[in-house]
Amino acid sequence: TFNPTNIIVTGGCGFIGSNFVHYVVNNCPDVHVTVLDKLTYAGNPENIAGLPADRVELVVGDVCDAGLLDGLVPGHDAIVHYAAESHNDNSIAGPEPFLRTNVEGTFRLLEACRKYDVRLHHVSTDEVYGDLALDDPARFTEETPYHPSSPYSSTKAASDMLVRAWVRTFGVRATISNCSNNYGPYQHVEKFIPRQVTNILCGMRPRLYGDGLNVRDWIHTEDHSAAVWEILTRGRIGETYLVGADGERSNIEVLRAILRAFGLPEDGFDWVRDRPGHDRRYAIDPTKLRRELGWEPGHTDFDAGLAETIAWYRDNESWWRPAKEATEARYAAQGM
Ligand code: NAD
Ligand code: TDX
Repeated sequence: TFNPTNIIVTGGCGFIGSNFVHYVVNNCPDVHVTVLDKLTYAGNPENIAGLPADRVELVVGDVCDAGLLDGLVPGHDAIVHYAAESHNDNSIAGPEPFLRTNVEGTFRLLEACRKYDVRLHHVSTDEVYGDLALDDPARFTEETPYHPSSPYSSTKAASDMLVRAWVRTFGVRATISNCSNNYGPYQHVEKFIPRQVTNILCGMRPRLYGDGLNVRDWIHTEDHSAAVWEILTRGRIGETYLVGADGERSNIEVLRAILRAFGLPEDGFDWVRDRPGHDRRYAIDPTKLRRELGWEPGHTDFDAGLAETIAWYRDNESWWRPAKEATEARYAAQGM
């Protein structure tokens, strides 16, 4: 096993990155975390506020800044790379920052890891594999060919390819994980579950794209964090691990569960236009991660996890309220 004591977490003020920082603080007492985050619209220092100052330090900066990386990276054992532009709808409205952060940013981090011989774990998505038909018995595996659909997923696919090339050509010590849709606390209100929950809390109707039958494979973000920690410390260099928790559900099923949790009628939502290029279904086969590293999800009851998540948004209105209006204005401009 690899026992890092001093790690950099890029994007540690975003949804999944900040949940990972909490996970490390709670579960790995010997590890110090340096968060490197640009604090874009999606990054919020509140997400890691209150964690012990001797365990977590925030450096505000851009992963594309090679000079900054030269100063920061030496002395660290590993980088866990979450920083990205992460929202498909934004990538359709304006792809450019996705190219820069997701592709160039990953390139800069790879160069720094090569120069200073630092271990890298690259966090990616199941969307690099494209989509499956609703009736396809198959799920994605580590051998599924890449077939991304959106500007977002194509830049994530590009970043994965860069990591593989730097491992093979330069011997960079890197691993990759491709995870399915995460839910849990600190997720931005632009994403599906928080958008619907906060719409209801604001007295607005939820918004369902297309026919609502698209399927996503939901995993609690804490289970994703545990998987990333196992891969970082016990994964084989150069390998890719798929992360998923057998959580396939259609969007309309999830939306009806949210409406039920609020005691609202199951048809109390609006249909809106579909996302262009909208992937039909994602599904992960996590056999390799389970067999090789013994990882198992802890949050196996989706309805319980959803209820906790709804309660978190109900209790933390001051966290999401400042972003809500601008987010809905962006959606309204696109008729969504
Ligand atoms: P997010 O949008 O909530 O957070 C992204 C974070 O990165 C923010 O804090 C932002 O400020 C920071 N950031 C953006 N550009 C930066 C830059 N140039 N330099 C430094 N920091 C920058 O995203 P998320 O949903 O937490 O996703 C995190 C990672 O996990 C991404 O790489 C994403 O592709 C991947 N992923 C997400 C999901 C999901 O369901 N959300 C699933 C699988 C994989
Ligand atoms: O208002 C909405 N109504 C709706 O029907 C929104 C915001 C979304 N949707 C649909 C689109 C998708 O089928 O819900 C599903 C989930 O949408 P998102 O939350 O935007 O997630 P998705 O596009 O599936 O991508 C997510 O999972 C994989 C993350 O945002 C990515 O970063 C990750 O890589």
